[in-house]
Amino acid sequence: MSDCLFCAIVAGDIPANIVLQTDTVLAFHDVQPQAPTHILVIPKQHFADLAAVAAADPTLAADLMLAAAEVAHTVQLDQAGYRLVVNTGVDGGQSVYHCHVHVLGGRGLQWPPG
Ligand code: DGP
Repeated sequence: MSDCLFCAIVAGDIPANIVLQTDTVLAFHDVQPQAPTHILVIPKQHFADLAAVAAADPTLAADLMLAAAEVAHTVQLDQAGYRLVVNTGVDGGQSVYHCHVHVLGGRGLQWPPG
C-alpha cells in the first residue's frame, strides 16, 4: 500500500533491524523501544489491524502469533517472559495502520500498564 510506513519496510525502501522473516511475516526492532527488547511482528501483506487480518486470513493471524513466539525465543525472552501488545484504533494508541504485534521484554513489565 502506498504511503504505508511498514509496507515501505517490507519493500526494503526504509531500513529496519530485522529479526525474522518468513514468506508471510517480518519482525524487526522498534525504533522507539518501550522496553529493553521491543520488536514488531507484521504481516508482509497490508492490513490495517489484527481484526482485519483475522477476518481475511486466519492462518496469517496464526502466523503472526507463531512468529512472535519464535522471535521471543530467538532473542531469549521466552524463559523470563514477555508481553504481546496489539494496539488497535485511536483509543488503543495505534499510530501505524499496518497490523503489528509488539513483543516487549527484558525487564519486569508493570501490569496494568500506566
Ligand atoms: P503503534 O503505536 O501500536 O501503532 O506502534 C507503532 C510503532 O512503530 C511504535 O512503537 C514506533 C514504531 N515505529 C514507527 N516508525 C518506525 C520506523 O520507521 N521503523 C521502526 N522500526 N519502527 C517504527
